[in-house]
Amino acid sequence: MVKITTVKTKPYGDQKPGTSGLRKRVTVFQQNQHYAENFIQSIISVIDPAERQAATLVVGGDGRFFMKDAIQLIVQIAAANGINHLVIGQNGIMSTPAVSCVIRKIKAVGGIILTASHNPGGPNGDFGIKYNISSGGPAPEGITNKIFEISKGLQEYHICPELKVDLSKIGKQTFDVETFNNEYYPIIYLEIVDSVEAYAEMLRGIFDFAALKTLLSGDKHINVRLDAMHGVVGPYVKKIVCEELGSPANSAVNCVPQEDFGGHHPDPNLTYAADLVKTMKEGEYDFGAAFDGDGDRNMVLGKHGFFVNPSDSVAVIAANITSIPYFQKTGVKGLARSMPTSGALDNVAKNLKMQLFETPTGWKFFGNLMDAGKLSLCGEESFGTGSDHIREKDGLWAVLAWLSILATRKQSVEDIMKDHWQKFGRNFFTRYDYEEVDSDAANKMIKDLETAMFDPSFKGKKLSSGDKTYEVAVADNFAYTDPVDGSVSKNQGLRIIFSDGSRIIFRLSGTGSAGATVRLYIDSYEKDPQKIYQDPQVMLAPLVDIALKVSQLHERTGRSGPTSVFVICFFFLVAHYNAFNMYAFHVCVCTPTYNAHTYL
Ligand code: VG1
Ligand code: CO
Repeated sequence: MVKITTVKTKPYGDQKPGTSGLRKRVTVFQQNQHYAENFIQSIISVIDPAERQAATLVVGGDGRFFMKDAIQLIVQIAAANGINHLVIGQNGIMSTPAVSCVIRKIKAVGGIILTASHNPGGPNGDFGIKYNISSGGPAPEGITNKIFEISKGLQEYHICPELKVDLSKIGKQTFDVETFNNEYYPIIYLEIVDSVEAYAEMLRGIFDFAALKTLLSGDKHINVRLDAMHGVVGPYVKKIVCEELGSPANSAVNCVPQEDFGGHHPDPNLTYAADLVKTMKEGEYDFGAAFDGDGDRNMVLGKHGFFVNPSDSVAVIAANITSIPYFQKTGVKGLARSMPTSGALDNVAKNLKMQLFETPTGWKFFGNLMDAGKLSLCGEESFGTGSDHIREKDGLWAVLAWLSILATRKQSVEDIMKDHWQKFGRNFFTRYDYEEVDSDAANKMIKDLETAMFDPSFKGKKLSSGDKTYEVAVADNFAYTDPVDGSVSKNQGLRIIFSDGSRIIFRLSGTGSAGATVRLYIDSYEKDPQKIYQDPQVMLAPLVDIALKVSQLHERTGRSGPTSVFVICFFFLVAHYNAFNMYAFHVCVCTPTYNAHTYL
């Protein structure tokens, strides 16, 4: 009989879930007494006690350092709080999209995902805990606010300290647990499941596996290179792309999840997936992709390292959506993008007469639209793409979506992208990140900029850089009213929209683990076929200049440049620069006073 203990604790004031769960340094979770326990108890406390006995909770993570300790705590705290059924990925491994899939499949009450996504791992890296609800999606703000409120007043938590689970053995385990307050049924059923199976089964129902198999291993197959970056997606890529679709074993690399992601950032972009970019440039592979730590992000590359901007990626999938059998069955109900994501998807929506939703940053805002049958496909500029097959973005799904398009169109990634720009025009897009900025300075900059933008004289103002002049049409702090439940999310980013549709956006990140991260996004549309292949840096330079002037970002943050510049779609540079030139470029555009890296 396992005993339940009630432990006295002191609340922490900083357990507010951000864009995607609670993310802190591993040391914060490890060294502060009861820190992880408090947050886990706060999550479990939002599940109605009346529902707990029949409820199942899904638990999985991206394999990072401290994950297994956290899973043991979740089992012990869940059991002590009357959650009787838990389903856990083998060795704790389950990608974020797979957790969403399993929650939906078994009709669980929700799930807890142990991940800090693309943030580095290891003893000095980051850790994160995220709660997903019964739809399979990240808890909406109403619930994360409740978790935060509970955490701020928490005086005690309940735990079964003796309960120890063997995470390596697939199958059911049962434990007799002391009855808590005579309210709970005292047997805990725990099931360790294969991490990949349910997810693979789902993908078989979405895509034409026979056609993909021909594409990847038929007589005229293409060569692909997939980089799991030592994150959770490795076993999924191996099983689905290599074993099932027949791609050779060497087409998938870094497929064993590691606690510190091999010492790298598990972040699929041109800087952190530099090895993949280098290999792709050599020209042996036709299609390349990388994934983040928890498998929900993806980066798509074509032959010679041709880079697909994530805002374009979702637009291309939308324009070719009939290549995916799932959508032939379900129809296309609507499209959506997060506010800072470029307007490339809007152009497709207009052209195909589909409804488009613009939501705040973070996947949780798509869920209600999907549940209400209003949304089929959506994406974010931050390498997130997905559909209503689950309620999370899905890296491997996005790769199979692209491969389905290649199989149908029998064209290269580059040709598909260029055709798309010819037809719909092109959105030039860049993002500047200023990481670990002093929080007070960042907040004050946003506040002062907002005050200036809200001055009645700001609208209609003409802002110039060189010979370019833009007229302010809209200046606001983005607020979103959920069309399904009417809930309002305010302060989602400052927007300056000009009369030609170009946009400058400022917002503070909600996923960092120290200080503040300021993000500046620039989006500018070009329809003229003569101009769509121009250098994005040149095209966007005047807007960047205006953004820096109007916000005084550098002066206010004490920085002379961003930590990283995310200039995307600079395809000819990506295609032709070798690694040395890329390095030289980083050094020359970024000052050496901080950790500088540039996404070309
Ligand atoms: C960032 C991205 C956002 C994404 C979020 C979670 O948030 O901008 O688009 O949804 O990360 O991604 P922020 O608040 O730092 O800008 V991940 O792969 O955690 O799950
Ligand atoms: Co992620």
